[in-house]
Amino acid sequence: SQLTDVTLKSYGKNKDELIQRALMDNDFMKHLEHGQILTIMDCMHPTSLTKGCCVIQEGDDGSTVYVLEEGMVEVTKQGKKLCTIGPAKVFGELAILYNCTRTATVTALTDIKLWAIDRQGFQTIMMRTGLIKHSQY
Ligand code: PCG
Repeated sequence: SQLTDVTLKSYGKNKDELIQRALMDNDFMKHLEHGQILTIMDCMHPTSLTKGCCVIQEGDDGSTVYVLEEGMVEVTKQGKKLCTIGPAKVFGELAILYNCTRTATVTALTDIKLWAIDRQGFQTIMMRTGLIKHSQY
């Protein structure tokens, strides 16, 4: 349909710029090498959720890192609001980077569009960073 075409086109056009902006804004990922950023972009796939959906549940095992493309999400911990996140931001990286359970709940405040990368792809790329290599010594 026409709507699908428009959606796909907008993903394709904005994808690289949006994901790059989100990674550069994240304390853990802003030091990635250009090649790693390109690999993450390549591995990310689009997904969407409707308003009110739980994207991440505190305490769950985490397996996905997200970049928000469109809409707003709310971050809560033990029922207390921590913050809201808007487009071009990374979230869901902590459980994967620290190999722990999800540290907070993330809920869609609006319909949202996301880019997602799974744990295995993400860890493979991050393992090549000096950040993680150094922390192992
Ligand atoms: P993760 O994997 O623990 O899942 C919940 C995510 O919420 C977390 O990663 C962060 O990416 C994101 N987040 C955004 N703001 C905060 C915050 O203030 N505290 C915590 N714990 N997580 C936050």
